[in-house]
Amino acid sequence: MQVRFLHISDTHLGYNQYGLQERGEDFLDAFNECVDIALENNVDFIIHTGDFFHTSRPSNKTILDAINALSRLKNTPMFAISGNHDRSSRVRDISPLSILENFGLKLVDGDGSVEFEGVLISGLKYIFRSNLRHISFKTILEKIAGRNNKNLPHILLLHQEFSPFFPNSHLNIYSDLPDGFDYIGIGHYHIRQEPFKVNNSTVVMPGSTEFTAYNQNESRYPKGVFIVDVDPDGFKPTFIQLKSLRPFIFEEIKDDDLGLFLESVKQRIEETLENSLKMPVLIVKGSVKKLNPKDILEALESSGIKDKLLHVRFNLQYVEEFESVEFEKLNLEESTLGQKLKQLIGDEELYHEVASLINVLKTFEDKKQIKEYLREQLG
Ligand SMILES: [Mn+2]
Repeated sequence: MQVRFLHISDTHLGYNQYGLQERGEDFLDAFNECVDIALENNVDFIIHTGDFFHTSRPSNKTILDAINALSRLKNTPMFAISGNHDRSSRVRDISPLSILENFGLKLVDGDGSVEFEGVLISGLKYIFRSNLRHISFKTILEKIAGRNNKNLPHILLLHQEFSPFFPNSHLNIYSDLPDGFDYIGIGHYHIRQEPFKVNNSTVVMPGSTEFTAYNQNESRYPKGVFIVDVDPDGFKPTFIQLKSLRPFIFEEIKDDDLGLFLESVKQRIEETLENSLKMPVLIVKGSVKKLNPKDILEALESSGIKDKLLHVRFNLQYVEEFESVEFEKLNLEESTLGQKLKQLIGDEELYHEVASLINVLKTFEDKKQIKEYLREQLG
């Protein structure tokens, strides 16, 4: 037996990051590059571990873009599960991924598993913590493992928070995955990991295909996908880096070195031109007293640099004015804010639900997306 497949995750199609259409196109370009890689490597099928779309209400254009990209795959099916971003809101509607089932995508997060090319493919859609109150996650997975009555190589698709990747999660990557699977693909965590073993399964976390919350930590890990070869010896994943991504430039600024800052940005833009045709996004960070975004933008404009950038994003901390908290790093459960919230809510269980909701909300970048998400979850 000799099977080859492509594993991708968290493509977030339709995410116009920073409110920019161009960023939406970037996410589509990354997805199309994944399709190219699938075709070039002659894979038998593709697996997608969740957050195919950025929301459960993708625009008509986004749906059409997805159909056009999938149609390039011809007879290569894509097996997918719904993530926290694109799962159905049970009562109100079905998952947007169901629309794509006539175009080569197969949802495998329901009650059945699919046998294809001699392997068994199973999946589970994203489950909110509150829905795991009366049943253990491991028990659910053990039931799925039991579907394998022909003893085929078994692939499981998941989209879930696991510690240590999400430190506050109650699920642990080592103790909450049961025996009985050969390959476990996991989405949701956007930073790619080296494949590792849990029990006898090869665990692969490809991360997202584009930068959703761009920070310096995430920038150290190139975005990409895994080509996986399956033979009698097991599953062998190989990482392939994506090339179509828009460059991001991080530049630190201090109150008295605006000139130096401009010079350095200019040079960094030159460097990106060697590898990419896309105009970079500039992220300006630093602790300042006087400088404000308006002054910096004006300086970038008058030196002709701004025209060479798609977007400028500020991540400035104003020293002395007020003490600023970096929200990304805030560990709610251990902070005084978390303690206050716990007192206020009174009920431990409900507090954990609110805390995990806040953790999900941290992954969004603008108020509109948060509102949309809340309306769907609570409405
Ligand atoms: Mn995601």
